[in-house]
Amino acid sequence: MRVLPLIVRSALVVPALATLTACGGADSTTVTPIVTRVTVTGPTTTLTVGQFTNLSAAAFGTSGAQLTGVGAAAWSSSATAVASVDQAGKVTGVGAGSATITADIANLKGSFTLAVIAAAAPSKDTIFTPGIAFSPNRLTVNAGATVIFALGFDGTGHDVRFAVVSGAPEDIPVTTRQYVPRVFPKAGSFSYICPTHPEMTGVITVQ
Ligand SMILES: [Cu+2]
Repeated sequence: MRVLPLIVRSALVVPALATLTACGGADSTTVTPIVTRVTVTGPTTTLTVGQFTNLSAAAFGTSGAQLTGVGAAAWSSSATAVASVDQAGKVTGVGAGSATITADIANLKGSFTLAVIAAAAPSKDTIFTPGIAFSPNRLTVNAGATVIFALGFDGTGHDVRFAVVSGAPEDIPVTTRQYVPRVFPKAGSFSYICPTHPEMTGVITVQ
């Protein structure tokens, strides 16, 4: 009666060892680069509700070099009520708040945090884009004012790049049919262009 449990245990252990050996043999013949770091990058850290941006994920190996052929990233959002993400890394603003977008490559994760702000309504400090022009292209506001860029309501996307000076707000990526707010906290002269249409220029004077 005491011997029987030992026999049963032996019978279980032997097939388990055989399985482990088979797995080890398969692993040693597969040459897969080891991912040690995943990064996620994107053109903007702020979206308005309804606006989208495309993030990129990259995998790096032990040598520090970027790896290819390690499989596509699996994308996820920490807060799908704030920002959704598809499996191509396209992120869409859903509601106001903050969301961390994560890309998983070979079980290693990289992340990117985005703020989503409510879509702004037009105000007296709104710059429209009729045709290929900013209108008005000269605007004077008080320090702390929010200027609304009403971009692409005729279907042509525009972006806004500000000259690099102290107090200039974050650039706006190519946007269609959105009101995008930008705050000007400091006095100064802030010139900008639409890089897609370099003839589109303007200046905001903050007093
Ligand atoms: Cu433009």
